[in-house]
Amino acid sequence: QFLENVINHPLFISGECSTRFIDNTPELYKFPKRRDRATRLLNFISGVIVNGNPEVSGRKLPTLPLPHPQLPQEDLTGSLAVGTKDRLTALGPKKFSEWMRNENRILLTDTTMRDAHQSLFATRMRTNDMVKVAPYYAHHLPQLFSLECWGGATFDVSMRFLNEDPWDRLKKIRVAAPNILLQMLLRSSNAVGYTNYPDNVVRYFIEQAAQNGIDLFRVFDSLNWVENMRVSMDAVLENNALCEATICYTGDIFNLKRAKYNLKYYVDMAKQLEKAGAHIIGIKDMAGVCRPLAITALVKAIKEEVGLPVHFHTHDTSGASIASVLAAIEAGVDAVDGAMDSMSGLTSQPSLGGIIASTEGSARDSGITLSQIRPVSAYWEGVRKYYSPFEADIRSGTSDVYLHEMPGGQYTNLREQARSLGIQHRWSEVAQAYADVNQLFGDIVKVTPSSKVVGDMALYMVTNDLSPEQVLDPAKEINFPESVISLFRGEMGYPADGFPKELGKKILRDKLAIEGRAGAHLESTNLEAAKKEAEEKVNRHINDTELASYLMYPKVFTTFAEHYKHNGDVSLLPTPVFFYGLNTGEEMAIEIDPGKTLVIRLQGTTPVDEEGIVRVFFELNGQPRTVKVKKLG
Ligand code: 3PY
Ligand code: ZN
Repeated sequence: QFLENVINHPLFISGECSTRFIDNTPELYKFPKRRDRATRLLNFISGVIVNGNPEVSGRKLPTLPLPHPQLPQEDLTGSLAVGTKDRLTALGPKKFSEWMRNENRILLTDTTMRDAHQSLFATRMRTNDMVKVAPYYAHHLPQLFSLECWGGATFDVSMRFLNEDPWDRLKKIRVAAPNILLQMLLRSSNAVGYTNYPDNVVRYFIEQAAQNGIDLFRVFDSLNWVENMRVSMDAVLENNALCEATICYTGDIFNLKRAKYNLKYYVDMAKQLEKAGAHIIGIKDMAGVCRPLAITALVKAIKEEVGLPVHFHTHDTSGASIASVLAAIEAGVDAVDGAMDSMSGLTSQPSLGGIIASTEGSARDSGITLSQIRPVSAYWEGVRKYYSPFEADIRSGTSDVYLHEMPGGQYTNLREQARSLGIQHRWSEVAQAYADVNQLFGDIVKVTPSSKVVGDMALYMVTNDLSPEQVLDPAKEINFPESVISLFRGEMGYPADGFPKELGKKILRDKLAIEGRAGAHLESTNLEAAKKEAEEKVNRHINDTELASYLMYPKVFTTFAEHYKHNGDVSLLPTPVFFYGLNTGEEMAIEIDPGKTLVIRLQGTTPVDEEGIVRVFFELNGQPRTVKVKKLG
């Protein structure tokens, strides 16, 4: 504790301590009463046993106990085969990009650890479930192109709802899968947030992500505004990582009524991204509306006119995504995304097994066999059962997506928001309102954060029974949601043809729109000062990655730090214990440090006493422990 006090002391950190530092600093001998890690975890578990985990309260729980997901039985002792990460290290990003372009086999990304769970169960997958299976990927799926395992909504959700550090997740996956590229989704000037950050904050975030394990950054802008992508693209290049600059696909290139999203629009954007230094062009079909004929034309045109490899990402919301993926492969795309079979379909990605089977034996054979993915998919099938309370009640593909164009990653969240507003029975109205808002806003690209604004406005219209005509009517007073005002002010940038002027006037009233790129108007954040501020708030020293979390989400980070102080590292708990607690007589073992294991057994609980307290009896490594918990509600 003394040593910890020394290294955390501001004078020591700043290097301003003299040789008399220890003698002159009595607070170094002040040792706060620290509750040990086991006690903190027991507190958390007791809370869940007595009061439930608030994250699942009011949701339909699975039938307990849940069977343990079966980890693949394959051997993990041999040395690792060379994977894409090793290739990137050997070649560097530019040559790696050439290698991709020259590679015949179709390269496959597995999105299970990011987009699949973001799109199927509201981004709730925990680190523990990912890290357990990561070594199997390293040993038995080294032919995969990449693991998309970080970024997008996973960043804030991990702190906000799962009480775990997103950086810890990245670092652990990196160690467990050192030979495969790790890929993240980055929202350009919005990084992994919903707002425009100062340029130096975006740069700092990317530097930390690269240093802690990300090899490939899929960079997109929510209005396809290349100007807004340059800061993050440059930062990726400076960090010697792979820059997959991404086009967000919307509309339909063959729809003459929405001609602004025609083939030329996308090819021009790809050319701009190539000029801006991209190593790979991403086509991000976030809603799953890129039809087979469209992707064929798009891939062919981009490959002809741009000298970079192309990576296609789509969602299966309509049920037609495998057709688009196969069309993309046929047209010469270099890499495609899929999710492990048991985590695929619906609003997630198409199944990797389906893609593998459909290309097996062809000139574009992925080099991966179904028998390689089967055990991993079986593991994810077991894991998915843990999260059933978060799954949306959808059982089939829906071609409604061609009407509303909601991103797969937003679909389940918006349904969830509708549920919390008590309007889940009006879902079809929400979907129609979403499409109407898109037209009111001038037919824009809808992907985080612009999609969130469209969603906010759609919910607002349904809950207030507003028609598009009323929204446009200058005489009708409307209290527009904050996010709508912010979009029209240009805080998320601008579409190429701007926002509709009349509606803009009504929304902004006397507020001025930002000229040019919002980031150019934001003052740089003083990182030292921000760090000091964060340390004062959480009352301890914070490291570089924690600073990055604080810069993205100050309140979410400090709340998470407070939770950690009282409950410890809850990411170590098995998922059923985290969400559902333990049954009497149930035992679990968790390794809190290499070689240091806690064996926890629930012996029983007392009824609530007259003071509203429940006593929870445990055996911790054979020793009795009692925790008192106030019964809530
Ligand atoms: C995100 O930004 O989180 C997305 O998944 C966008 O599709
Ligand atoms: Zn996606």
